[in-house]
Amino acid sequence: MEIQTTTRGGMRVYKIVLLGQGGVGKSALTMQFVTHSFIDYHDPTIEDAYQQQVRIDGETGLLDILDTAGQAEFTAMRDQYMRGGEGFIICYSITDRRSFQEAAEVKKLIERVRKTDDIPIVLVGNKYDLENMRKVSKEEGEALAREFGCPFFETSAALRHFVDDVFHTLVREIRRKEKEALLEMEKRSKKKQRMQRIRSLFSLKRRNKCE
Ligand SMILES: Nc1nc2c(ncn2[C@@H]2O[C@H](COP(=O)(O)OP(=O)(O)O)[C@@H](O)[C@H]2O)c(=O)[nH]1
Ligand SMILES: [Mg+2]
Repeated sequence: MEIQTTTRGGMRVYKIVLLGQGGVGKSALTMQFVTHSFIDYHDPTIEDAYQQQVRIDGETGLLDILDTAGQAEFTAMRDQYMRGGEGFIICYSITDRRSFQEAAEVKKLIERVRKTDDIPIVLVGNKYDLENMRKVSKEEGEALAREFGCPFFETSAALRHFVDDVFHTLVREIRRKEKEALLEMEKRSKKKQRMQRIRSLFSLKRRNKCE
């Protein structure tokens, strides 16, 4: 499915959605990224959108960040933000194995809604400061990211470790896939033009023969 890209005030807008089980630290990661502070309590039922201007690889952009909340069962809403998002941060907590399993489910849901597996995604294992409570190894996270074909980070929203990297890497993924799609389109239109040229040449020859 084609996603319309938007610009605002001359800046390219990137629509980013954070997904994952409740309590893994989606809001904490978002708040750290946007306000550079760790908010220990964030109402788990509040879903909110944030805007952040960024400069990545010399290019300015505006991130529209949707910090989702609540149950994945609300399918109408879930489908809507899965359709509207250009890039997804799928989060789990390294201290919670169920959240790791849910990350794989979330990826399947995005693919089902988008009808493609070529979606910009970054996989995040958060709370890596809680090493003594670790239930999911780094290797397992890396293996899942390989399966997804996406970048992977273990982060700490509490310590602000690798928080910027997650958002910046996702923007790079969106840009990379966009360029690939553009190249593919150019290749296809060149091929079409070539075919049209050949076809018109043939019909010319045929006409000449007839004359
Ligand atoms: N130690 C630690 N706690 C975290 C981290 N990120 C989030 N938390 C805590 O985990 C709980 C849930 O975080 P929250 O951002 O509300 O999760 P959400 O439901 O996914 O948005 C809160 O008590 C946070 O303070 C982290 O990186 N390290
Ligand atoms: Mg939250």
